[in-house]
Amino acid sequence: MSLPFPILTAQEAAELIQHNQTIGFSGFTPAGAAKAIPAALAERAKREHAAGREFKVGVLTGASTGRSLDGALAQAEAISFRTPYQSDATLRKQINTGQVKFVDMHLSLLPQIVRYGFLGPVHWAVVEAADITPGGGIVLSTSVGAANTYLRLADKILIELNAKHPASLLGMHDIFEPADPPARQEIPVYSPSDRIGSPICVVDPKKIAGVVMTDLEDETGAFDESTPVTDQIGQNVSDFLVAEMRAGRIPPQFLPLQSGVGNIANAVLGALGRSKEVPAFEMYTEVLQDSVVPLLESGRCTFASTCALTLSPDMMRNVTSNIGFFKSRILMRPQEISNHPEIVRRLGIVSMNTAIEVDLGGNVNSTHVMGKTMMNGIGGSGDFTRNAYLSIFSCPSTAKGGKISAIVPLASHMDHSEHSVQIVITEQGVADLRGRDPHDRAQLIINNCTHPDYREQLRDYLKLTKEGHEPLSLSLSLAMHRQFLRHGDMRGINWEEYR
Ligand code: 0RQ
Repeated sequence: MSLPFPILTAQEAAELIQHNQTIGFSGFTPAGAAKAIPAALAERAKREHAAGREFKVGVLTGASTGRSLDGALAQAEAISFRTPYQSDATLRKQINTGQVKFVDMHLSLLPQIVRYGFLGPVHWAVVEAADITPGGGIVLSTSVGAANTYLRLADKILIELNAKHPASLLGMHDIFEPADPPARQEIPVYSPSDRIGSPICVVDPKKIAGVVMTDLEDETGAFDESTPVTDQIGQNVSDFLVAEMRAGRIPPQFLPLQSGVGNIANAVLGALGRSKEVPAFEMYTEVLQDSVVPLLESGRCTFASTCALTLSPDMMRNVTSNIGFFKSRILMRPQEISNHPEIVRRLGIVSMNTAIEVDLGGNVNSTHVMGKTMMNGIGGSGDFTRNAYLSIFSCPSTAKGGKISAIVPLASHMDHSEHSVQIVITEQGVADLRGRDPHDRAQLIINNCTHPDYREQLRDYLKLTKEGHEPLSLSLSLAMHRQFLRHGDMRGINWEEYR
């Protein structure tokens, strides 16, 4: 089929983009991220810089991306502004030195914030597609993210038509964009498998400035091998959910699961899949990782609604070679819908996300090491945590070989407050905070979740903070962090030294 659009090289496409413009890229994790055009744009930026000219762009995506997008553009020092989430080492450094302005945003909110004009105009949508029709119908590839919104709002569009993703992905996406207030109505998703929109994005063909033909795999990284600690966390989550079911607080048919990204999330899903007592379950989540594919094949997971197929190339080939089977079991939605508070609350989702640190009140820091250094971002964890039926946070009880306790008197940055966080799980055990007052919460977290190396010193902190509704000392609450900065280890604190 011949297309009525200019067929460009990635370099030609990159030449169309100007300094200071804002680009909405496809990509939610490396899945479905534009690759050839951002890589060519990075090369262009290097050439402009070498010639003594400024060249930086604003980068909007769905979430994190891969090495050809965030990686290449950051290495070329071509990013001025970035939102809503990232996980690239070079970009992280530039964010933490202030070279790149980064706004850490709830993923469900991003599309409407762009629509409302809060981030200014979107000059370009640069979107990867599995197929395109002459009339401007676009079959997205392995994620939706915010691509549907960028395609609709951007002044001009560049498409990467990627031969690695078969046109038979048609039917895996469900594109729906809510109207803006005051015209917004309910989002009619009543179960994870409900289809409410269109399988394709339809754009004004006149906006398509060019199509670049590519043949590139998603740049999804491998997971670390599981460890006894991550396995134990997964087991603890699974045991907790089984106990909830036995107590009648989770119905026998179970509730849809959401799980974050990373090693711990992967281990948790693995443990749930292996559990003989957890019934076959559905997922209503934002990221579908490798561990879910065998669960879909075996019937342990009966349906997965997601925003992205964050799969290794081998696992993706497994899916595309049996596309009929998976099309009836997987649906990809825009992040505005996959993470929407209304649906999360309605479906009664069990949300499972990862903390960097948890404090004795149950507040969670998922983003900033020592309160200052951005790791990745809040991602979708807030969308789910605030609205889930059960909101679980898990993490190892220590980091950096035991020198850092993940349980601290006060979180050094706060992403999820005690009002939203219900259950904290480490390899040590489970603190069920539901219905507990702040002093009971603190006891539970110390007794059940803290590493033995830190239990006594946190108990000593509690003894110093008996008065008041919250067990808080303004002078001591960040002393364990200060101890780490002074001595490289949070252990062995002398509380008197910090009074
Ligand atoms: O550092 O990379 O130098 O080894 O953080 O930690 O234990 O490997 O766990 O890969 O699951 O990542 C919270 C970062 C955890 C991630 C976070 C250091 C630790 C290690 C990674 P190294 P692990 P994971 C989904 C929803 C955002 C919120 C969320 C994340 C590195 O899960 O970004 O869930 N979540 N969003 O050593 C210093 C501490 C630390 C610490 C961990 N207390 N102090 N370093 N680390 N705790 C996202 C989307 O919506 C797409």
